[in-house]
Amino acid sequence: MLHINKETFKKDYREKFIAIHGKDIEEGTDYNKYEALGSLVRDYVAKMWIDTNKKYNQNGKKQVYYFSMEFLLGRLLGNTLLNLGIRNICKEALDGMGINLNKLEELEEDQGLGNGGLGRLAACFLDSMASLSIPGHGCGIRYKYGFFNQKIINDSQVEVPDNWLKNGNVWEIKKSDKARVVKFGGEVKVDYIYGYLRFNHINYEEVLAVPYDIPIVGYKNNVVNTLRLWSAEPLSNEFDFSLFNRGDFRKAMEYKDSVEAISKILYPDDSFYEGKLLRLKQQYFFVSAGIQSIIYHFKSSQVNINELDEKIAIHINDTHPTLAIPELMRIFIDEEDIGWDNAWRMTNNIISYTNHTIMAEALERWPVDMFKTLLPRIFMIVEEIDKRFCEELQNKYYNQWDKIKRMSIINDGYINMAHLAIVGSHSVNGVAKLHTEILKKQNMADFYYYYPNRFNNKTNGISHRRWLISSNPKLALLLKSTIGDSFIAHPTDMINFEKFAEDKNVQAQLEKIKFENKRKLADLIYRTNGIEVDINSMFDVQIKRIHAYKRQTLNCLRIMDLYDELVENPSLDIIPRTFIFAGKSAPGYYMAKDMITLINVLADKINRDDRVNKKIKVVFMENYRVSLAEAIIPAADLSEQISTTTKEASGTSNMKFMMNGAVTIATLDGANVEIRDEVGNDNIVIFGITENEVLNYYKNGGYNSQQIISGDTRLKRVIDSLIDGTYSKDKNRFKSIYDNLVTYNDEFFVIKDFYSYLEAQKKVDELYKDKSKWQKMCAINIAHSGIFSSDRTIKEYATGIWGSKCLYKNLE
Ligand code: 26W
Repeated sequence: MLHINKETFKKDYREKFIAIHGKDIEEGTDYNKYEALGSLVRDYVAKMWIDTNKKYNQNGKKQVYYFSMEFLLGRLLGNTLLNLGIRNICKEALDGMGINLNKLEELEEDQGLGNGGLGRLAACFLDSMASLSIPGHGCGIRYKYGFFNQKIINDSQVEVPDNWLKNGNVWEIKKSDKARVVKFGGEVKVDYIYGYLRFNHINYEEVLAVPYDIPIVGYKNNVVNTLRLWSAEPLSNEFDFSLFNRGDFRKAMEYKDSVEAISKILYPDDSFYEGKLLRLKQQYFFVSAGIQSIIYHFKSSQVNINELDEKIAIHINDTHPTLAIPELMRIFIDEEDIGWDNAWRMTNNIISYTNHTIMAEALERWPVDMFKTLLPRIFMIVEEIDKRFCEELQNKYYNQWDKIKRMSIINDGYINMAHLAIVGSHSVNGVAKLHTEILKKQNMADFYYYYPNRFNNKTNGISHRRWLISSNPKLALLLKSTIGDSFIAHPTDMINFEKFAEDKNVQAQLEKIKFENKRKLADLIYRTNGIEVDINSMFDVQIKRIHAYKRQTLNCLRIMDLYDELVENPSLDIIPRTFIFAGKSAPGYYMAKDMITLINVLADKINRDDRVNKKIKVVFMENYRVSLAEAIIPAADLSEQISTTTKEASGTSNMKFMMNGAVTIATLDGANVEIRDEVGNDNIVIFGITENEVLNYYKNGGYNSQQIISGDTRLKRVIDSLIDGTYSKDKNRFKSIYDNLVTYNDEFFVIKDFYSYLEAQKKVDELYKDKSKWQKMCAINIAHSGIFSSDRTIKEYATGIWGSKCLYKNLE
């Protein structure tokens, strides 16, 4: 444990400030103060970091490497202080120096190196691995520009580059001596030497991968794991100079630019795959650098390379890092002289894979020609894996060519990365029970039949340290005062809070805490949007990526319907609500961008209309990111989880809301099903068509949205208002949304679910009217949320997939 007190901290802080800024604290800006604090905390961590690595190396237990294209960490200062157990000391010491810790924390740029759920999950997993003292590290890309910043201009999304490194990053340490070379392009020369085939990769272009390490601090356990992010640099400046000297400036600059492009930007797409060469380069770049550095590390610590599969596990976060499979094979075979069968056995033991989506348009399939040109040796290995796999299939499914083709890794000129990931790993998991069942029954049925033991479920989770203790300190305090603090180390102990669900005093405190959180959010809304919201109204929140399947449109249609109703009947008996939205759209996803515009237009119109604005208001908060989520979620009364059943693999904000005492309105999709099972039907509001209905419509047809609309005046009025000038003088402004619902038969069953959603919202109103009952529901949701801590999820991965052991405690 760190042994500091207020006085030593003050002294350390003062010295640090002077050392890095060359002036006194009193002369410094707030940002200077943040930098000094971050830098001091990193110093505190450094010794623990070294000790942790020594222990890992000495005890020789298996180490896990979580490979992911995205790590959405958000801010690190608050969480690191919490996990070090020194947040209070720092706060009080800084107070004594006239410095406000909260204010400094707010100055930290979010580290936004991810799109959404998949990236944030990776960040929660890092926190849990460190807190459970599991030797587990992250491996990814240090994008120079993270997920774009969103501005709303004239009601629409405008993307602005996220130059998050402009003021430096106090958390990272550049490790130039640990750089690796990654090779692209060229050809493979095959030689036959002493009866063995030798593969010689020649004429390639070299890129230097330079690691930046970020410490991941465990909760009060002295453990510091590593997140290693790779940055692409030209191999050496001399190379540049030699070209410069020969007068070939253009070529020298082209080389430099093309190399730096590799780690320049995070692709802002989730759920739409595009076969971009640069993305393939990014994938091979970090996978190759990561695996080379792992192998180098183990070889230099005297591990027998033939036993590597007992020493490491590599987890691939979706298919994006699937090249880990052929890259391991390449190193084993070409560099370590290991025969194919042994190399393949080890690779299989080392790799495990998580699938995060069933959306067909998100599946990665690389064109063979592009792949072969960029990665000639890796392509040969993939071809060989495919050949051997197809031979196996031929033995089992003799001459069933359709099936063999369907399952093959390379077909019709494309490499199917999900197939490569399944074939090359020992474990394939989905992220919620329903999602895993759908994978087994539908999308991956052939593979499930072929490898039944490979498939398993690991329901997602969230770090309760960040999403409860850090972001909702008052609620955490209430929990401590009622059930003690064991829930911090054992989040399922939160179940003890259920006993207090009917306690009037606890209910009153819950209400007060929510009210205070709402007041804080209302202030923020006023500062950012200039909208005054009523903190006595219900805060009804939908925050997530904007996507047709997540159905922000359904939410909009009911707001439009309610607006019409209220205008007609101003005395309509409803609970006043503030509808809060936030979320980014992929820049090229035009319909999603139109959805954002629609929400903002609704907000303008409704908030200005004095006939209704005492009862309802709409707010779109721009630039959704981790730190904004931390401000919104503790203030939510109602959590909107309304995706088309079967489409949301799990969802994780659903868990965050529940843990913060919001009631959920949901379809039985993703982890909503398990939340319902936990809290029971009385403590969640469920609506919408079922999994079987959806699958049946997709398979057999029979759904006709136009038919439903044409016979229904209420629905027709709402739908028509998208194109009749009600919300935009330009009648075509929302035509894309209209067409999607009407002309193209409403792929996501918005129309089908409309009334069932309205009914469910009515039920929410009824429940909210009875204050005591509502608080009881909130308490039950909180009490049952512990199981959705990522600590539980990580224990399941560690015991069920990785076979890893933790340093200090047993994984019970
Ligand atoms: C190739 C483009 C692309 C990029 C990212 C396709 C797909 C993705 C991700 C798989 C999208 C994603 O973030 N999926 C979300 O993963 C979460 C964590 O498991 C789940 O909770 C969400 O339901 C799922 O949508």
